[in-house]
Amino acid sequence: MAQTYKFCFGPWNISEGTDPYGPPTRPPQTFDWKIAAMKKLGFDAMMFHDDDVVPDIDTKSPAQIRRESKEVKKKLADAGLVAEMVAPRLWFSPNTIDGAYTSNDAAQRQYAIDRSLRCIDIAKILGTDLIVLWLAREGTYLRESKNGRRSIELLVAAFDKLLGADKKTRLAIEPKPNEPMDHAYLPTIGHALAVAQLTCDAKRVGCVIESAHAILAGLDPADEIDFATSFGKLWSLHLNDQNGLKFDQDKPFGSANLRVAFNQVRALERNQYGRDGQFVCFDVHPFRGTKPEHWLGHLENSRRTFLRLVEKSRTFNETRAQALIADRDYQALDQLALDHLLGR
Ligand code: GLO
Ligand code: MG
Repeated sequence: MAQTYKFCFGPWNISEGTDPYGPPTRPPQTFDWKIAAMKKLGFDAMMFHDDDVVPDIDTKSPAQIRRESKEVKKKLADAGLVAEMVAPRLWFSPNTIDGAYTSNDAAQRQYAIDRSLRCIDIAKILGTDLIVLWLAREGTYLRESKNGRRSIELLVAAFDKLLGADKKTRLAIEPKPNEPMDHAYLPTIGHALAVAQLTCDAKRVGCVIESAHAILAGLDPADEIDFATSFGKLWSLHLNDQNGLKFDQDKPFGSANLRVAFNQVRALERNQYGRDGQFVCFDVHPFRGTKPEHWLGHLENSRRTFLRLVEKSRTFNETRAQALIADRDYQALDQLALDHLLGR
């Protein structure tokens, strides 16, 4: 039976165009507007930061956090949507300027753990066991500022606290090699899965692959997909695109390199990604110049490109490809792939 896919994005993917050099280019939209947009586009699930669910979370009591989470859960249910995951936004607070779990200040490390525990509470109310950890500030700008060995121990200790807090919670690490930091402690899927082995319950620590992050690490996202799925640890996926070693671009899927996108889809197909309920999420942003009336194009187009590449993957001439591989005729194999993508 051919695999079918379920699609997902986050409220931040309907972004307003702010960049480090300029203000928003589109007006902000409400959460309700975003839910309506998701329904209109026919997506299946929404991913969340903790403070997408409970704005100004640090100022709110546990009872308030529970109440607001239940309201969001109801809005999702009314729209026929589910929550894919919740991620603690550990990079915005004044408490995490020097890192979150790996801050040099013990009080700030505790803040990061407490906030992550609240994130687990929110996820439980929203009905998902998946906590995504993009470890934005766990790294350094200068090598002398932190002890790398100690930082790994602190990460493991923090993960153990979260795993101990709820027996069903699964942690999915989203590696990224740089930005905002110069060097991140967990830059690749290999690092994420190796660290999982040091935790108290390795089987509940897996990963999320983001195409752009793999490219920024100089890796092919398709190889990262094959690697993670070999361990049964690919629990979510942020598909997008990236034009070389620049700032994190979060372009529409396939926009910069269609062949790299094709090979990611081939990897997902051969590994039957989604078989255990995982979603295909598009962590994409509109180009800054996008007008409000064209605002959802990047999401719609990413899914369209994805589905067309699924078709391309299923109609690729595997028999011919195998014959060329057996003959070591890689020139012809290269052209077979190109001609297939070009449409003949
Ligand atoms: C940034 C990340 C970010 C995360 C999101 C979920 O580079 O890709 O968008 O995926 O915050 O934690
Ligand atoms: Mg991402």
